[in-house]
Amino acid sequence: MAVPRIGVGVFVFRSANSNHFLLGKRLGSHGAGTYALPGGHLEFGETFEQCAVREVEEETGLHVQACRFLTATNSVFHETQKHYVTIFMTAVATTTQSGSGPEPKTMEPDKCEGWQWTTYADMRAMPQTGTELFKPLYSLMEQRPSETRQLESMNEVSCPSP
Ligand code: 8DG
Ligand code: MG
Repeated sequence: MAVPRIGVGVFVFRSANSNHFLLGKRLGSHGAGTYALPGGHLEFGETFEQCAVREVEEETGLHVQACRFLTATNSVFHETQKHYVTIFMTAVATTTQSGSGPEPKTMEPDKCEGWQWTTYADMRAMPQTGTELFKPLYSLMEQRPSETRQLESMNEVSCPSP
């Protein structure tokens, strides 16, 4: 019988005072064609923070710091008979030694078309132009209004303080 699984999604901010985070188009697995945060399954024995750091590095090549719990959501994918509890984390990309800003790499081109920096306001507007988001992001908007407002109200000089 199918059981709920635990997914971790990470808002990877470009710097400690940036409101831009990474979003990428999913390929090949469930939710293909929708835009999602870097993330993946929580592995046995991992902390949320360890999972977030590992998934972000595996998928984008970026190192992150200041990794924090934001909130959790519940998403049932009736079409595919999947059920996920998503742990949403925030983290800040580490800048390179050269001083240039962090640039994500498409480390798993079979799973993600590529990464782009976006703001919460831009992401929320995407469905209005026919660009769908991965279901856990809709769950976040519907189930967690206070964290949603926190992300929405960010500007270039504030980062969420969970
Ligand atoms: P893994 O099996 O290597 O751990 O995962 P993956 O290859 O990175 O697969 P994934 O589909 O990116 O992530 C695994 C599941 O995690 C995904 O099918 C559903 C769940 N998940 C959430 N929320 C999020 C999210 O915001 N982003 C991502 N990428 N996955 C999420 O529940
Ligand atoms: Mg993934």
